Formats: sequence, C-alpha cells, structure tokens
Amino acid sequence: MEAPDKLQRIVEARMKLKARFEEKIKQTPSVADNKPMGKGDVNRHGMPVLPVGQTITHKWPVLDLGIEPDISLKEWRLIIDGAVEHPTTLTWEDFMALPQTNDTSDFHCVTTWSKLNINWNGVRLLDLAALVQPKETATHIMCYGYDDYTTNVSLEEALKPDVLLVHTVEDKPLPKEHGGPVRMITPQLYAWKGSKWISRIEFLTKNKLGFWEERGYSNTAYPWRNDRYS
Ligand SMILES: Nc1nc2c(c(=O)[nH]1)N[C@H]1C(S)=C(S)[C@@H](COP(=O)(O)O)O[C@H]1N2
Ligand SMILES: [Mo]
Repeated sequence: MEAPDKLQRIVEARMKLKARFEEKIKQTPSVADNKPMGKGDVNRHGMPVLPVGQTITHKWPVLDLGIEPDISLKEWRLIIDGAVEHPTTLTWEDFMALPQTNDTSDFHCVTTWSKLNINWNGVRLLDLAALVQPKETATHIMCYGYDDYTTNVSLEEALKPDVLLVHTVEDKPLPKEHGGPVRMITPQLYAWKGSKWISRIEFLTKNKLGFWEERGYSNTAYPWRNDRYS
C-alpha cells in the first residue's frame, strides 16, 4: 500500500471528484434513460442486461489493429497528463500500490457480441483521476494504447465506478491479446472506448476524436441507444 498521506490525498480528492460529477453522471443515458433499448432483467445501473442488437457470447473474441504490443512489466509505464494539477508517470509497482478494485461487469462490443459477468481486478479511473486531480476545466480524456490506438471518453462516463484499468481477469493476469498487462474497460459504453495496452491518459479541456471516432464510430457509444455510428 501507498504511504498513508498519499492514500489520504487520493481519498479526499476522490470524494471531491464524486461530488463534482455526481449530477452529470446521474444524467448519462445508461443511468437516466427511462426507455432504454434492450432485453432481459434490469442490471445494476437500471438497464436491460442485453442492449439492443447484441447477442451473448461465451467466447471472448479478440479485436485489434493487427498489432499486439509486447510490454514487459519492467518497461510498462502509464503516463497521466494534460489538464491536471499533478501529472505523473506510474511504474508497475506504483500502479499496483494504488487502491485496487474487484468488480464483475459486462462487455458490449459494437460488432454485436456481449460477454456478461466478467470478473476484473484493477484500479478505478476515478482513483487515477484523484491521484492527478483534473483541473476545473477538464471535460474529457483521451486514452492511448501502446499500439497507437486512441479513444476519447467524457469525464462523466470515465469517472463511473465500474470504469477500471484492469490487470487481472477471472483471477488470472490479463492476456496480451486482450490488452495485457493493463487495459481500460467501459462497461456502460461499447467496448472500443476501453483502450487495450493502455499507455497514456490525457485529460482534455475540449473533446477530441479517437481512432474509431474519426472513422465513423459514435463519439458517445451508448449501447442502450444503439449509438454505434456517427
Ligand atoms: N489499444 C487498443 N485498444 C482497443 C482496440 C485496439 O485495436 N487497440 N480495439 C477496441 C475494440 S474495437 C474492441 S471491441 C475492444 C476489444 O477487446 P478484446 O479484443 O479484448 O475483445 O478493444 C478496444 N480497445
Ligand atoms: Mo470493436
């Protein structure tokens, strides 16, 4: 665990961020929509388990740009910078010393498969944000992968408690083909919003489009609105 004063700083900053984004988060479609599109029981954030147009898969397909970067834990770094008070670069040891979260969530790929109830271990984006403290002007993040992938996410989505940078899936290290050593997951958005092999999180004061967003995928990517393309 981190030095107590650092941990205390994260806990305080986390509470402030929660308060600052609470209202905006409550208004996001995957929490607020009263006619969400999909079927099945209601999930923990009030949406039908299976979003419209999706089919359940038990396998876990691999989607990438044709490159699967090989990053050893020794050389792995995570840069967090942009519109923040305390830009930082984390080593593997730094990252693993941050508060760790275990969560089970669903994975909805825009190519119409959904994989339900995946158990993950990792660090909340919220806790990483608390570490660097986004400036008042920050509105979005751009996530970068070691394969030069990019994807943009608004802060009201990124700061939800189920958005994690995961290193472990079903109690095993995240396999390289799924983005190991560390990837992001965005259970309430289509899965392309979660960068595999994540290398950098840049806080932005203005939205910018990532790799797929520039190529016609939706900026917002709401599964229960069938919000696939722009
Ligand atoms: N760095 C990086 N992240 C990425 C991608 C990628 O090509 N590179 N593909 C995205 C897409 S389109 C999807 S659907 C998911 C797929 O994750 P999986 O291969 O683990 O199923 O990762 C997303 N994150
Ligand atoms: Mo995808």
